[in-house]
Amino acid sequence: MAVLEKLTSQQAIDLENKYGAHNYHPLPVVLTRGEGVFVWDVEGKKYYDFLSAYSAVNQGHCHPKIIDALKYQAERLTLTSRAFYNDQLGKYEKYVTQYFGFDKVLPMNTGAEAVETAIKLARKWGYEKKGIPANQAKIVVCQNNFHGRTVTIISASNDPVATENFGPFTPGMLSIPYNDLSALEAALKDQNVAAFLVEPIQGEAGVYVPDEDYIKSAYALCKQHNVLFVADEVQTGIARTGKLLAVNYSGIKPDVLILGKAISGGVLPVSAVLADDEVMEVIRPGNHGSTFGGNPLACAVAMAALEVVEEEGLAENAERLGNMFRAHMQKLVETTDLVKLVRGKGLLNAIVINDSEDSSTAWDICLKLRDNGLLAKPTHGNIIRFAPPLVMTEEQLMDCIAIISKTLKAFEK
Ligand code: IF1
Repeated sequence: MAVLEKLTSQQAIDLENKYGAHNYHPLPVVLTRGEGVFVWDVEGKKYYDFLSAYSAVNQGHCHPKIIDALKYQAERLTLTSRAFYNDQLGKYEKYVTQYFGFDKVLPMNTGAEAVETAIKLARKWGYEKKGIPANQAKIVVCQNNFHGRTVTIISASNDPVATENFGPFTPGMLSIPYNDLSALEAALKDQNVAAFLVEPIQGEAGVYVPDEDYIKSAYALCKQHNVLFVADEVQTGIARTGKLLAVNYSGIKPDVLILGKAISGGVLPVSAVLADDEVMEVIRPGNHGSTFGGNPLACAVAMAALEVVEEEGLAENAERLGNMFRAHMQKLVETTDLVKLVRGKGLLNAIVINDSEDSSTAWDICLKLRDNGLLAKPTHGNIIRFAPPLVMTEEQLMDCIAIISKTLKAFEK
């Protein structure tokens, strides 16, 4: 079996370089195994994973309960398409809707697909329920958002790297500054706005946490103007920020909830769009779908992954460890010149390095962290995101804080 052929790190990197499109610039480390909060490279070196595949592996790598569900279902039935019923989808739909408190779910695979689905759903609701004239629907989005990579989604992006030379773009996106309620209020005055699409914390922007009342007030404004509040919790959802959903901090229930990543514990691409009947009923047979969306393997895995979140109290753990983590990072902010600030919620955090965005300092720090046994990735040049699996123990976290402190202090000189 080709999968059994052993490679050195350099061989693996060379293969990707030669045969793969160059759409990434990975940190040079080649991983072959993961368990809980740890990953191992092909030479056998062990690391703390402080990225969790961008918050997909919240339940830890290869969680035994999730892998058992995967194995069990993989040997019975993996895919039927939606041309036929299968015996896992309905069970999963009941489970996931009750779990998050919605009437209905539309299952997809990747986060981007779920965002696309939410945009289609919001537009159709806009025409059929709100009475927006044909082809005039608008979606309000925020500057510096990240919602995925499809053409429609990047039409809502203002990141030149993500958009340049990929036009023409999908019309109907109205971009306003994030964390700006008056800009939102002004935008919502347009009767053709169907939805406000927002991340409760902006991930790619560098774990940018809005003001305390932003989400709650934004929701209230949407209600006033008969606009759907659509929360993209692909990255912030599933206990990552210390609550099951980041919107739980604001005590609101979005009209449309978008989930991905950790809904499968990072085992398979599983995403979901949740909404109540009044919204979801505009979708009828043939309007939307996917060969793999709602496949029995994904359903079995997702049910197990969501059970783990509850059984192991991952939201509570993320909240507790997150507070400890930021308190320790705050000490570094106060005692070194290198770290400008720390921000985040739960175990979704970032530090901002006191250097320009085009400097290589954050990248160099991540290389040193790697050498010291901890994997993290810089974003926007001078920001380092810290997002370990939520199954981390306090003892492990203290170990990681020691590695990070030691590494940063060595950089000062
Ligand atoms: C990559 C960032 C994280 C997301 C939100 C939808 C999606 C994502 C809020 C799409 C995906 C990813 C994709 C990943 C990098 C990553 C990311 F740095 F770009 F912002 F997580 F921090 N909504 N986020 O964050 O989900 O289609 O990828 O399943 O390599 O592009 P997807």
